[in-house]
Amino acid sequence: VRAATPDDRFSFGLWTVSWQARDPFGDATRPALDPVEAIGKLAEAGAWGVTFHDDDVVPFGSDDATRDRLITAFRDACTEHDVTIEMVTTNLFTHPVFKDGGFTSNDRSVRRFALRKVLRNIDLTAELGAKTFVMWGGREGSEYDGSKDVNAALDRYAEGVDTVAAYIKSRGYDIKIALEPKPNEPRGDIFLPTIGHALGFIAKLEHGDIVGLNPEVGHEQMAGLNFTQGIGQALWAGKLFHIDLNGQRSIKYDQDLVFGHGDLLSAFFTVDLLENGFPNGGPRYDGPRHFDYKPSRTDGFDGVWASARANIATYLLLKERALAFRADPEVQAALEASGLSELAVPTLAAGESIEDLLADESAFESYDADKAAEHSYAFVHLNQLAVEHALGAR
Ligand code: 3MF
Ligand code: MG
Ligand code: MG
Ligand code: MG
Repeated sequence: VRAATPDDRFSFGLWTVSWQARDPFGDATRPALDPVEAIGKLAEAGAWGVTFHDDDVVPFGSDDATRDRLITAFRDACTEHDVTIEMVTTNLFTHPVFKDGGFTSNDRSVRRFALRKVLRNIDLTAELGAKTFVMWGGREGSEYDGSKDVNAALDRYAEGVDTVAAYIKSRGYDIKIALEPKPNEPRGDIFLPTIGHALGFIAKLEHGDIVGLNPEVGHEQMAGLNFTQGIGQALWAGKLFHIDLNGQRSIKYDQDLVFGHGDLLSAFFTVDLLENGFPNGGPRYDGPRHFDYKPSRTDGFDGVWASARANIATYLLLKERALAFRADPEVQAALEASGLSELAVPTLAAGESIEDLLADESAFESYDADKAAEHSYAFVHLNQLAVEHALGAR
């Protein structure tokens, strides 16, 4: 597989390679990684960009002088290695103060503290020139239905996001907010559990025009949902602002595997959508190819850097396969035979009124539904072509 170039715009969360592999049952298996060292190694692996939580670079509670020093060192490392800080996010989940949430905690003082932490981070985002601000509300949720007033919680959530969006506008910052849905973990049930829930939420916001999504492969798959279809709807809604690529094997705890190490065929179609767009054209994703995964707990630093490279290599291989898939005349014929282009034809003819449709007996009264039911869509052949392309057999 070829080497990554800056045009590929591969980026990584700083917290991915820096994860020390603490889990609910076991201690860290790797020592802490200095953020400045991580930047150099990520650049070596082919990263164009990096993203971080405030606390990844500046430990929670640091004084202002320490904060300035650490941010400067981090920023200098990025400049030195030509790594773009493309997205910034806020940690509203690690410190115990956020145990019942940030924007939706039942404790109002916690909500005000969370808002201040986020607003401070928005200023940092602007200062560093990042264009996307992600909000993953991992602690916004509950374990017990009786412990939350969902109506009030969503009001507070909307109030929080709208306050941040209004602040971005009032300061004239060139930043967009991307909400990251997740169904559960660490909370029993998290608010905005899926792409669809988050889209519905954004539609109710006052400043929803600058609020979109940062969907994560594994998060949708933890809910048993189809990630490619989910980002398809986000694109359709004009809301796919950013993406978290990784791998997950079915409905279980959040695995954060390397991209493609979960459902490989789903990853193929995700790359196909990101690189080729919809079969009949439509909105395209033009943001970074961002990886949010965890290097396996079993591995040492050799495995950390191997996994960073694996994300990139898998993406590039799938991209090569997806381009070949769409370019193959046999695939184009199969798409045609399966009616893909017919789906792009409006169901009502140009200028046709509802009355015209009601008057069209061929559409209903004399329509032979049994005959139409004989239509073979030949989807299996089409999918086998995809499998063979994905396997590099064509
Ligand atoms: C948790 C996540 C988060 C978010 C991150 C960025 C720690 O499952 O995916 O990673 O992606 O907070 O906003
Ligand atoms: Mg995640
Ligand atoms: Mg995950
Ligand atoms: Mg994520």
